[in-house]
Amino acid sequence: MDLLKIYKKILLIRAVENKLDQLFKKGLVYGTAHFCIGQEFIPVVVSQHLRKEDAVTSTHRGHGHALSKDLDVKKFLAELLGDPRGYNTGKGGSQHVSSIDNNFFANGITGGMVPIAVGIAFANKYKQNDNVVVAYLGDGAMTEGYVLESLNMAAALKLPILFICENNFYAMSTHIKKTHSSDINKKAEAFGIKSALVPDNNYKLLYEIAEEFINDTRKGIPHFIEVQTYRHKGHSKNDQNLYRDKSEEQYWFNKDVALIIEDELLSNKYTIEDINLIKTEIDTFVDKISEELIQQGSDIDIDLFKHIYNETK
Ligand SMILES: Cc1ncc(C[n+]2csc(CCOP(=O)(O)OP(=O)(O)O)c2C)c(N)n1
Ligand SMILES: [Mg+2]
Repeated sequence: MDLLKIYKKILLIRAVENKLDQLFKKGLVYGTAHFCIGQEFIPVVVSQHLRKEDAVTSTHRGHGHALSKDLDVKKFLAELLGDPRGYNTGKGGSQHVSSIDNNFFANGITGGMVPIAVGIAFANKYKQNDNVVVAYLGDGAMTEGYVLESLNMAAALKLPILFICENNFYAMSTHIKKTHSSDINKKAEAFGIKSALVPDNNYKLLYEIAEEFINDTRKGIPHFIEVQTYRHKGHSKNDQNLYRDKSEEQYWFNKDVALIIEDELLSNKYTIEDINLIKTEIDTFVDKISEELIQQGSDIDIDLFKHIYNETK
């Protein structure tokens, strides 16, 4: 496992999200966004085992999924800013970034990409290639009827798809205790899908299981991984997390994968100066990109988006 590569990608995703947050605060971007800080290691680790031809379907919390699928950072940030130079001419925004070239697709409907992912997996099987589809979904999405139908269909048709449920314990402000009657990974097993649980942000276990499951998924056997994780920020931009217990938050902040990998690097051959240099380089890169986008401007009529802003703030 290339720890440094994983660490840098996590920092890049954080830097992009933090930049987006700053731009919201400056009033330079409208609408909303769902930050993945804290759980971004999941796609970063999983993508170590993926090829360009493999498809990834994402969610409303998809910045980490997209950048892990190697979307161009500037074109991606442009899309988040509603800029026509973005991946989807700025009309998709944070929740609807898709790139056919990268085999990356997203929408903001809870679990809404999962049936589409099953369709892509069916197409791959029909074309007799060995591409896999990774379909990300949240714990809340696992209660949606069309997600459960998708699991059934993937199992019945033996499709090359790996479902990854990012269980961050909350769907908006609702805890899973109120919405799930049984363990999430056990639900997948009920459909005959081999599944695994990765508790406590255990990125090393995720790396190993993802490698094994992706290899087997390529042979046309669907798989499912539940990763228990946590989002550091609120559900969406303006959520203050008032429904979360502070000791619970602290428990998970201590398990932050970026910090854990940083410690590992420091106890290996890297110095604090090396780490600080990496951080500065990534932050400077993202600063430069956003300044270029803002200075160059665009022909977007920002007033067109004001109603969305007012509806979602
Ligand atoms: C079909 C549908 N219902 C409701 C919503 C509003 N909504 C947006 S995100 C969200 C919660 C999703 O929770 P989860 O699947 O656990 O993902 P997380 O936000 O925790 O990453 C809801 C209910 C939606 N976008 N689509
Ligand atoms: Mg959730």
